[in-house]
Amino acid sequence: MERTFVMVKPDGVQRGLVGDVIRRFESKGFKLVGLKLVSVSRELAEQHYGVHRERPFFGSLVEFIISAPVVAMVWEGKGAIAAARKIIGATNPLEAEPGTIRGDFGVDIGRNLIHGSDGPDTAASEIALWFSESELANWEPATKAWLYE
Ligand code: IDP
Ligand code: MG
Repeated sequence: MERTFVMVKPDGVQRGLVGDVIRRFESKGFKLVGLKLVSVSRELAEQHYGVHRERPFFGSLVEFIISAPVVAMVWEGKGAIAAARKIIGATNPLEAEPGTIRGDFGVDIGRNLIHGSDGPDTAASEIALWFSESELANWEPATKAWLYE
C-alpha cells in the first residue's frame, strides 16, 4: 500500500469543489487517512514548493497558496501515488484530459485546483510536512475485501 499527499488549492476551495475532489478519490477505492482545512503560512507554502524556488512563478504561486484555505489530505491504496496524478491530470488544465480533475474543472496553469505528490520520496516528505503522525488514522475499511483480491 502507498500513501500520497493531495491538496485542494485555494481556487478549488473557493469554487466549492472540495466535495467533487474527495468523491473521485473515494470512488476510485482509496482510503482517506488524513484530512484538514489549513490557512497556509508563508513558510509552509515556501517549504512545500521549495523545489520551484528559482522558477519565475514561485512568488505568485506562494501568494496564491496563502490567499485562501487549502484542504490537505492523505490517501492510501495500491499504486496511490501514480493513480492520484492520473486522477488529477496534467499540470496545465488545457492539456489535461477530460475526466481528470484539472481537465474537467480548470483552464489556467496558475489555477489548476489541486496538488498531488509526484513520487514516493515527495509523498513521504510532503505527508511529514503537512501532517503529524497523530493526525493520520490507521483504520480498516469494511470494503477492503471487495476492492482487493
Ligand atoms: P504539478 O502540480 O503538476 O506537479 P509542477 O511542475 O510541480 O506541477 O508545478 C507546481 C505548481 O506550480 C503547479 O501545479 C502550478 O500551480 C504552478 N506552476 C507550474 N508551472 C507554472 C507556470 O508556468 N506558470 C504558473 N504557475 C505554474
Ligand atoms: Mg509537482
